[in-house]
Amino acid sequence: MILLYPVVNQYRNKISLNGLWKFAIADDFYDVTKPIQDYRLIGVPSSYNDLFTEKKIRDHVGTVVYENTIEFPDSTIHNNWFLRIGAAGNRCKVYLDGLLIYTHNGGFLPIDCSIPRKVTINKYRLTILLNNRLDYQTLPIGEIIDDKQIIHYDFRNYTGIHRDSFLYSKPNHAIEDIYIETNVFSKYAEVKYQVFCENECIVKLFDPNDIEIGISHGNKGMIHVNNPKLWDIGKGYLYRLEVSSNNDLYSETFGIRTIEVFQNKLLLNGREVYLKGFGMHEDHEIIGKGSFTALNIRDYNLLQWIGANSFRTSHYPYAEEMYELADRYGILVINEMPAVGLNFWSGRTVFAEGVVDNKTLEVYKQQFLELYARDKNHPSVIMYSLANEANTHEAGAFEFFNEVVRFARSKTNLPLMIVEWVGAKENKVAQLADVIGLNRYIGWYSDFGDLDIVPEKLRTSLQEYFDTFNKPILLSEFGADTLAGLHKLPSVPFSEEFQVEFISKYQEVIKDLDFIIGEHVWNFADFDTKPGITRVDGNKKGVFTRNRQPKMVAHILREKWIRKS
Ligand code: BDP
Repeated sequence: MILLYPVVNQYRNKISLNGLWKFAIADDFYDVTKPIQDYRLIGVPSSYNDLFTEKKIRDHVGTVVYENTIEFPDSTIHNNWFLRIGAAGNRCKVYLDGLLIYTHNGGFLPIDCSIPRKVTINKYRLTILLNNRLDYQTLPIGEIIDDKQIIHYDFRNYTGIHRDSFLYSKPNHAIEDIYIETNVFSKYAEVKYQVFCENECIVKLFDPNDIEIGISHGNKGMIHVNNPKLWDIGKGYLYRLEVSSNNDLYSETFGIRTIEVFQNKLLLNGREVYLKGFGMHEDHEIIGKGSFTALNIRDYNLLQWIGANSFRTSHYPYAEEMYELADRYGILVINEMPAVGLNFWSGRTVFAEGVVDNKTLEVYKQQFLELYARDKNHPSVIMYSLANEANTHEAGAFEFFNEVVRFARSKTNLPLMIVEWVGAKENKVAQLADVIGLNRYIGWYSDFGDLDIVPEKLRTSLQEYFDTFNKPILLSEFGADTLAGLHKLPSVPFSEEFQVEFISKYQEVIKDLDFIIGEHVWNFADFDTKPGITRVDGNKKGVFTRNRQPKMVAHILREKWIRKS
């Protein structure tokens, strides 16, 4: 699994495929051998759902087609070209002049495939079929009942080519992959690297000021760094390995930092760190899950403004650029697998043959491999979250998560978290994780509107987890739906005052519990969901509106979080 990000340099090239494409709703018998008929124009990247005016497009379940013509400059005829789409949901098939060249399952990780070219032809019809159906062999999982898509999680099943798309080239015997591992000692650090390349490489190390500080010959080696500048919160110090062979060049940035869970604390560079931040979503008006730099920058500026030091990529891997920005801003990222919806919110069993079973597990492993391949060198990634609110009280959940944890552990040394909704007593898997994520909605989904009951019930539920499993706990979700601009004195649920009281109540409880390693408010911003009687135009638990403006609680959090840094 190789997913180095496409770059341009003297040996490599890339051509953006962002912009106008042709688009149509299709069916499962769509004839790819003919050019697209009756199409509409569409913009990439973006979800398609909210771009048009018809419900039948917005709510379409099944296949859609994207088509574009691609052309290569004459001078590149001998290069090896690839297609890279940051993400397109959910299942994807790629065709070149009507011939299938690649299939991919997973709406949140890159599509990366080689483009077979003919020497005499330089112009091709690129067709992408996307199928947005979710079943037990997709992540998130879903069910099709009576031709209707049923999803058991709380965000829109947006579909489309969501992230930046390129054609890119690599030379023969290219630098295929780079693994970097750092070890920190009192006055120096070791940078160990391994390059995957058929040719012999030279590796140069540059410090955060881009000054060369070391060199090593060979595809595997180590470079010492004296007095390293450690990557840290708010200090996005990035080193750079420049790898070169006789016909290729690739620079990979990384940070020098340590992360460990020790005696129920989370340590960054040997220092205890308390996580302040949010569960987030990739979600915007019109573009849905489309990723845009300017919008991402706004989110980072708000995170900095409010004094957050971290976020969770709930409930799926985000666009690569988000991690690159986190590296630079010095923000800690908990990287979440798209394992959500593993819960029918009824008595039905989820972890069973024919439902979430070994086939689902294979899909999971494949996506974890892709996630790790893509994100392994980002210093901002400090933890992997393996699932959100799965039915971990079921007997079958243990077998599934035992294998998931074993597999993830065989790839990464970072702490592994599982985010829980069930109570400690019935939980069958929490002992497998290094960190337990707990989502709690006392005063909202239970004891609605009653904030007096929160302290006792919340304390009991958290303490029970700690007493049972003796693991550090992140309060990974807590929040109340709040209508921006609705003010009530005294407060009532849905008012801005209530959100302030709700969040403050939770904070008061956890400040005395020293096994709590952080608080992630649900959610960073309002976001769209499937329609439902508890959702008026989406989920309104945002501390910011969907347009990224603060609700009252944002100012309160800012005061507390900036003080607590
Ligand atoms: C939690 C889920 C999250 C939801 C949230 C809510 O983890 O995805 O959006 O509840 O209902 O159960 O607001």
